[in-house]
Amino acid sequence: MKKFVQFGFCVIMLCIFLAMSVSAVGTYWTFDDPDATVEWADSSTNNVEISQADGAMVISVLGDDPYLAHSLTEDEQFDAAAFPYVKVRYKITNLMTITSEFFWGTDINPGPAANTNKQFDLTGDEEWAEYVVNISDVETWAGKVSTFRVDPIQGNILGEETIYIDYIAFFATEEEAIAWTEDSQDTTAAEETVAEETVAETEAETEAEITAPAETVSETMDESSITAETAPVTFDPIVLTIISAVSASAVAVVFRKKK
Ligand SMILES: [Ca+2]
Repeated sequence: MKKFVQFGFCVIMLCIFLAMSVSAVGTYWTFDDPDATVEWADSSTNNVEISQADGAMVISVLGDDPYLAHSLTEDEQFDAAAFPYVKVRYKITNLMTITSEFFWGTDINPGPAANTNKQFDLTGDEEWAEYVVNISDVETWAGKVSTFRVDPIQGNILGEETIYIDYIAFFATEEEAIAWTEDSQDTTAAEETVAEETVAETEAETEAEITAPAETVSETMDESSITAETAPVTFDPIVLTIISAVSASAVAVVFRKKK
């Protein structure tokens, strides 16, 4: 009997280990729902007008220092240290290359503030491009994230500008961020009704991504990544632990009866 208990324990530990290693996307916003997209900037805005089109947030920049900030719901809040990478898919009109910024606030680093800030360059060539940014090199990316602010253009602007954001998503590793696309996250009924058109557009966009200048461009149709991203990281360990415990108990009972 002792051996079977040990066997069951090993199965449980193995399953927990596997579940923990199948880490996937954390909090993410795909801006596919028009109402949710317009309401995303529920914390604060400056010099922007927000709308939604073709599965993306459309930000019309109206003046200097444009920004939009979101207060994360309790379900959306996450541990910054566990998700150091943010992936965002942008399309910028008019300008060539601009500096963009993220700001944030956490329970231990209130913000948005001057020290809760990460800058990175965007290429304004009117093509969709994916960017993976490591925020964790800023030491204030720590604690539970409760506010996230996007400053699509840092500081002053040259004129009116339109910026599109297809999604914002957080990841544990750079590899997961690169592999992820929002394709398998699309579950809204509205999108199902235009499925064929979406597929055609996605294929066209994928070609654009591959030729885009971003170093982190990924291939959209990677099946392994699609499988991984559908599993929420916080859910797997619990379910697998329960399944493992039941399985191990069943195995132990069967072997005990045989004995
Ligand atoms: Ca989208």
